[in-house]
Amino acid sequence: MKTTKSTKLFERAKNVIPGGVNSPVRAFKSVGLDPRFIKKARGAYLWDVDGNKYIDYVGSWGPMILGHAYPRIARSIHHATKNGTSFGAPTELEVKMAELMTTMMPSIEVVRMVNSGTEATMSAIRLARAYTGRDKIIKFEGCYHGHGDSFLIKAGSGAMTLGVPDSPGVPKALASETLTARFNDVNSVRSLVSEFGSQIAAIIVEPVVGNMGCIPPKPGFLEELRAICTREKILFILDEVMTGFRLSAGGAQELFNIRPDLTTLGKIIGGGLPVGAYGGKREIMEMVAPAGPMYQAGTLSGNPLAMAAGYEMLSILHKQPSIYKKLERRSRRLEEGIRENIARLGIACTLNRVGSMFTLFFTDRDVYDYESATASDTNMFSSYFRGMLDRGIYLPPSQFEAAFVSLAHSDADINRTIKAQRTVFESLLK
Ligand code: HOZ
Repeated sequence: MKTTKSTKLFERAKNVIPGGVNSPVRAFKSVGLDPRFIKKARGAYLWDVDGNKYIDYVGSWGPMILGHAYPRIARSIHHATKNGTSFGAPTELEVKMAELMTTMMPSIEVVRMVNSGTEATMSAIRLARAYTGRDKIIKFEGCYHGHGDSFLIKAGSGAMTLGVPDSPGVPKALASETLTARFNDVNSVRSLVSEFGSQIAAIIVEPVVGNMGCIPPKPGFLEELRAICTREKILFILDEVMTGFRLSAGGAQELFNIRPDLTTLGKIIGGGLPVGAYGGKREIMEMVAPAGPMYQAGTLSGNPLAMAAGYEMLSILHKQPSIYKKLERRSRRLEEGIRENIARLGIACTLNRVGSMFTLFFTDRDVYDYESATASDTNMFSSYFRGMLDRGIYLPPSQFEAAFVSLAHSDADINRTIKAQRTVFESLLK
């Protein structure tokens, strides 16, 4: 596969952009390659600047549920640009978007739009602190809630991939307000609550973790967290940046029948444009300025292009629930094929899948938390990743990221992926 143009662009980029990229995980560092610079995307495919075509399982890290450049979404963005791109003033579309979101995710009674998942989680934590008058939060090892100071403690995603789960630059005083528990281990939460209960403002969790690879919650885990929060007057925050409107029209909270106090959302609700949101119970959200005293603002929040794209995508998902059945069917077919390959070739792997999110971990142990995820053989993953990329299959370039299936992946794409995987597995065994 020729990659000369990507390599040249990366050289230029490294001179003027930190590490040559604008978000660390896309640098391909942990898989020992230079990144492919992407020229265009359509449906399930990406094309790089050298003209190589890939079946894409990154999907811009989640939002491409319908596939890239989905015509109705592209048209709505195009149409919106004709009327101006930003006003710094309210629009009808923001109201329609908020109404649709509150309909689809009923735990959200009131919602504030922001520009990214990071902004959403930072704001939600400030709100939880303002509402409860407490300072500490509990997060889970390996969960990632964006790059806000309070969250870069045992963080997943790019931080975990690069081996810097605790970033320098986070003030010690602030870091000490973040307590970390083990995902899927309710006792680790109970012991923090028994020690710090009355100081804890919020428990924040990815209901299905995407940021240390895909890890589902064990039965009862989310319910237990909900019960602890209710009992201790701690706010329960579900970070649905990856799962919201992907795992079902009402997100993971609908799938697992959990009602959080606050929900954070990100890229998905912008249909690929930069958007985030936090929302929840009216009584809590009324603390947010200008309704209440907790300050949070943004000139581009709710901007017309992002709202046009997001509203179009959510409307499609809302009106066509069969989309989730189709996504499940395709994802299940992929899972079956991968399992056949694992069984046939005896590779030590564990596949986790929830709906259209999945990760193949290179370990034969169950993967249910940070420790079991980090038991994976990352060298093996790197070889696997490189083999798949060579065969035109674009996976997340990290063992600790979830892959995504979209509606645009055809049966032929899935079959090609399974076949490519078989040959890569065979080469790994040599
Ligand atoms: N897991 C990250 C998003 N939740 C990957 C994207 C990035 O950091 O660039």
